[in-house]
Amino acid sequence: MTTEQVKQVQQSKQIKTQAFTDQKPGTSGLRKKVTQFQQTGYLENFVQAVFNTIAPCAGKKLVLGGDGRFYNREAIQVIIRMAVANGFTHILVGQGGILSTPAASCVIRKNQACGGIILSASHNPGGPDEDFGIKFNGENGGPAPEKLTEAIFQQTLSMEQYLSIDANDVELDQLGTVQIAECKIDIIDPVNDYANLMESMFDFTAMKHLLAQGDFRLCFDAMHAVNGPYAKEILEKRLGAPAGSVINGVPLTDFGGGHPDPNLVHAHELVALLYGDDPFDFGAASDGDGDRNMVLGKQFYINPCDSLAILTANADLIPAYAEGIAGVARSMPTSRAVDRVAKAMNIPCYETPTGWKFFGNLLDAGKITLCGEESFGTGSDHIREKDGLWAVLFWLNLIAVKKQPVSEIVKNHWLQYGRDYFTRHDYEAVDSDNAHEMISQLKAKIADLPGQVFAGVKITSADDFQYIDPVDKSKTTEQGVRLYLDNGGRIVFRLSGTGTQGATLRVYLDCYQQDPALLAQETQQALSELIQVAETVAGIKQFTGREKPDVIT
Ligand code: VG1
Ligand code: CO
Repeated sequence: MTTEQVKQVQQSKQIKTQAFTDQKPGTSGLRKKVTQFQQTGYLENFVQAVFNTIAPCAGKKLVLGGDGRFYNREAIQVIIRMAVANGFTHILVGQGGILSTPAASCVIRKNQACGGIILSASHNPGGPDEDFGIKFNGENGGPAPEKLTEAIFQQTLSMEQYLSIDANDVELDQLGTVQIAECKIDIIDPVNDYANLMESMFDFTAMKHLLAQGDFRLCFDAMHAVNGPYAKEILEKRLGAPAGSVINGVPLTDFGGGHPDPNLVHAHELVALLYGDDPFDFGAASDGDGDRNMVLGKQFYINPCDSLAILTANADLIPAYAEGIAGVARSMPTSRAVDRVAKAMNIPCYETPTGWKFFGNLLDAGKITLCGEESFGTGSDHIREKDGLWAVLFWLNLIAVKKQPVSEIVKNHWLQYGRDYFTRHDYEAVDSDNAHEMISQLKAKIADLPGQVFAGVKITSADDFQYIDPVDKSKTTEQGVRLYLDNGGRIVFRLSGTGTQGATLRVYLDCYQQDPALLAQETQQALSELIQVAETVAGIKQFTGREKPDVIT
């Protein structure tokens, strides 16, 4: 490490600013178009609101990094100067301004920082005309809970000034330490701590053996997002997968023009390798900030809801969980596949609102060990964020130990527990007023829906999901309209809290099937009745003006 001392003696400056009214964090931080973030004071106001909320900052340690998207580097420099001016005395910055979301969570915990700022709009596209985002994670390494994000929002509404300091840009690409005024800034290796944590949890020897045999071919699509360097270090370097196993491994500010969203639509390059003429045995992808995962077997797709259930059922095969797991949790729209496993294992299963922040208290209190969301998010108590590569390693470890292909593991699981067919239909960037009107009309109908029959299926109950946190008793309301059906099905309607344009309507459909003869249906086919019910009850086409969903996962 080179150590460079740059003494800046200037005092903090108070800079006048005008409050913005649209800085309310959504499901995962504040996400807006880059052009909005580039407005004078926009980024600064939000950062100052964070610092005011967690004040006093004097003498504290902060972690800082992002997914490398357009505007990441500029924002890092602004935040460093503001953090120094606000009194932080130690800042850990990922080299090049890079830290994946799970790595940031890992670094916050390992270094006992008071929290971290992560710059990312996750799976949203990047580039000058695309999206940027910022979120604050607390000392447990997890996303700020609702109480904190609400306090931050309140701060933004009355923001009149922020603190900064005159200082040169920090050299982000060189590992080492820089001093600005009273603050020590460490440029750290963004990969190392995280890779070590993974190595401590999984059976790397068994996985190395699996990969060394030569008849198991693997491909990881980093989608030109943050996980490229992490995947290369772990899969290629430490586990010995052949060079080139990681594709699109160089992080680019615009993710190569694609959507860094690991699903069958956006990860098409990977899908071609797994479904092509000479298919690979294992494929995986992660998103912009590295916290999501998609796992594929040879010509086989694993639904994230099933993935959570299968990881839970097999957790004892993984060194980190060999002693057993305390409990599990899933976001409400996630299918109930994991509930069945938890019941069989006699461990608690919690149902939380959408967004990782709702798992934090359960993890901190030791009530759960594993948790997940249908949106390609899976994780555990090793950090406080969902973790894309962790999920991939969990699967690889299972395959190495069970010595079965992915498809067999999943099919055996269905035979044992039954199958929860699941799909999500997204209607993106639709007219916001219409989308809200659709949801409010649905809410108005809730009381009358039970007992009514649509497309031959009867609605048995309906509600607007609300959650009372079992640990701090905080209440969160209006988290999605749910319909339960007498054929074992369920439909959920909610509006996205991560979009940056108009509204995005998400319709989640799932249905349980136990008949061994009916476990291999095509998902949309298996859920066709429910799809019809959803349309009839909600009038999706009329409100969105769309004939079909934009994305089906
Ligand atoms: C979406 C997903 C949600 C996830 C969130 C953040 O939120 O549905 O499950 O936690 O994205 O993930 P929404 O409000 O748009 O449905 V990430 O990887 O974008 O930070
Ligand atoms: Co993400």
